[in-house]
Parts: sequence; structure tokens; C-alpha cells
Amino acid sequence: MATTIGGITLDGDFSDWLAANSVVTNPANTVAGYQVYGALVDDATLGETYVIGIDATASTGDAVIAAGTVIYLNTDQNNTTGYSPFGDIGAEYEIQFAIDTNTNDSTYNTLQPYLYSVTSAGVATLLNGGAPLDSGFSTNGESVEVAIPQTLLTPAGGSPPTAINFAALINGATGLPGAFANDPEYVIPDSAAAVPPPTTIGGVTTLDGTFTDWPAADMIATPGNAVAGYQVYGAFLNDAALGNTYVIGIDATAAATDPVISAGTTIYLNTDQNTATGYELSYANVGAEYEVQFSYGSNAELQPYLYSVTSAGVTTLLNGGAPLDFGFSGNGESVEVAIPQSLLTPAGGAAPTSINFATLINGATGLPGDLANDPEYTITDPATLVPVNHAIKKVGIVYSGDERGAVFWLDRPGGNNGL
Ligand SMILES: [Ca+2]
Ligand SMILES: [Ca+2]
Ligand SMILES: [Ca+2]
Ligand SMILES: [Ca+2]
Repeated sequence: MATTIGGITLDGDFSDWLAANSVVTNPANTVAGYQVYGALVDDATLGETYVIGIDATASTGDAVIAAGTVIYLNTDQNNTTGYSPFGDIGAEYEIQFAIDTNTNDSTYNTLQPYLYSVTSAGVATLLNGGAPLDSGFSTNGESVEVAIPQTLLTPAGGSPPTAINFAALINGATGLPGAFANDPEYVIPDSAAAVPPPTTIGGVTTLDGTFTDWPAADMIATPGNAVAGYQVYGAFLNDAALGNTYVIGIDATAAATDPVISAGTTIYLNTDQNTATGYELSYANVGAEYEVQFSYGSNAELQPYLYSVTSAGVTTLLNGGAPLDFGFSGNGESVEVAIPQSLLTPAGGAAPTSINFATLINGATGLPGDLANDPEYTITDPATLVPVNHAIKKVGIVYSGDERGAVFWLDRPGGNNGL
């Protein structure tokens, strides 16, 4: 029975690896016929665990993995320390594949991966009490997934590694990457470091996917664009670091049925509040001058990126390629994202004050529900509001159609008294 580590089942099948956040191959170390995966996951049993996947993607020609195959682990990411049998691998640890000769093992007489520490002179010491690592091969024996608990890569009295590098040599013949001396190793990023602490915008709104920090006045859905299962928030705040900043909150209030926000989710920003200018969807005039696209960053985390967009749909990544400040809820269904006004200001143009926006979650759920006909959400620059003089108290009295009673609307802050 295959073992599952932090959501990844060790079975030589790679459909369970979220492609965008676990592919560690880059153009400089890609090898034809292979896809290499890596992740640092938190497993309930093993704790923080590195998982490496080697997927033999060629329909023919890839070798069956045999005894003698080695995965070199450069856990300090320093190529000049550790063992370098080829090139400058710099391994502090290595995984050697060998046939299990322990008749007491459930894996007796099958190919298994064993973890060793290794000195710069190449002296290897078997770890994990001599037991094989958790792993799983594909049925054709060409692909493998293997899990390495972080605790086993922590030297006595030393610190656990965070991000690590690795390289592999299959059957003493096929290098991953292809040239150990010149190609960069594969990197498993530190997933803990990838999650920034929540940012607070304007001393008011903490980007953490919870919404108790938003005043009711910032619930900007109206009867014309409210969507069941969601509350939409918007504010224009002055932040010490970012300057004037639009903050958008999408609160999935129906946790059981709302979807987890995925890559491809887009917030369309109609910054001139004119639906006839900017980018349009085929079925709706969103009128976007900018858009926020959610995609996976190099840190393997889903993040929002800001783009300008032309009416023809040509996008240009802004903010120097960095993600916007943001925070998801724990269940991934809600998000708060901050967009500095300066990034929405075209060269030589004016900064927008009030803006409109609409959102399409996972290409399926529209906010508002009918993007073609419902009005967009509006974030109003408070500077454009006419101050209300609350010193003047008004009482409006409206008599109902029958004579049994009257309905009273009292003045409320903001002047929204229905009169
Ligand atoms: Ca799998
Ligand atoms: Ca090293
Ligand atoms: Ca919050
Ligand atoms: Ca527009």
C-alpha cells in the first residue's frame, strides 16, 4: 500500500504533484525524457519532509531504475562543501538505491532507497537505522517518488536544512541534470520561508484572510452585485510603506461550498471606472486597465501578480515582477490583497482615485455573478466624498399606505437614510 506524505502519494504517479508548484526543473537543467519534482511538506507522521519525484516522461527510451542509482543531496546548497564524485555536486548526504537484503523487511528483495551521510572524501554512513526511506516506483520501474525526513538531514548539534539542492545519477549513466559540472542543481525551496508574515495596511487591515478587521462600511457589495456565499470588501487606505493603497477583500462566507482560489483567478481593475475602455471579456465589458492574476511564484506559493492590460489583452507584469502584498484564509477560499495606487498610475498619467473591479474565481465564479450585466464593485476615495455634517439631525417620517401605523427612518452616519 502506497504511503502518502504531506498529500503526495509515493506511487510513481505524478498527477498528485501540483505541477506549477513542484516542478524544480528549469531551462538550464532540464533533461529530455524526464520531469523532476521536489517539495518540502509537513507530514503528520514524519514532520517536515523533503519529497523528490523523478518522472520518466519518455514513452520509450528511459531506463528502469536499478541498484547503484544515487540521488546526491547538497543540503547546505554549497557546491564547494561535501562530496563531489562528479563536477561540483557538493553532497552532504546521498540516497543509494539497493536491493533490500533484510528478510525481516516487508520490502525484502525489492529495490529500495537508503539514506547515507557522506564526507568530502566519500565515506558514507548508513542512516535511518538501516531502514529504507519511504518510496514508490511506477509500474514500469522508470519513475520514483522518495521521501526524506528533515530530521535525518540534520547533523548532530547542527541546524536542520531549509532549502536544499539535489542531483541524481540513474544507473551510473543518466545524469539529472545532464552535466554535473555546468548545469545548476535542482532546488527544493523552503516552504516555511515562502510564507511571509501577514502585512497590515494603513495600520488597519491585516492581510490574513480574516475579515473582522474590516469595518462594515467597507462591505461594498450592493443589492445589484451581491453574490450568495461571498462578502466583498474594498478600501482606499494610506499606508506608511506603500502610500495610498487599494485593499480588496474577498470573503468566502459559505466555506462548505465556495471553491479554493486557484491559479488563473483574476481581479479585473477598471481604474478609470469606464467599462468601455480597457480590456473586455468576450461576454462582458469589465473595462480593465489592470488586472491581478493569481499564479505560482518561484517559491512554489500561489500569489497575486499585478499586470497592466491593453484593450487587446496584452499584459505587462508590474511591481518589478514581485507579488502584491496579500493573505489567504486558512482554507484558501478567501483573500485580501493590497494594490498600491502608484502601481495603477500610468507614466505621465493621473493616479486613479475611485476605482471599479470585478473578479473571476477559477475561471468559473464571477463576482459580481453576472459580469455582463451586474454593476462592478467600487472602491471610493474618501477624499471625493462630501463630508456629512452630523451636527444637523434630521428625522424623516414616511407614512405607510394604510392608517394603522407609520414607518420611521432615522438619520444614520453616512447619510444613507433612504430618503
Ligand atoms: Ca504520486
Ligand atoms: Ca554542500
Ligand atoms: Ca484581515
Ligand atoms: Ca476602463
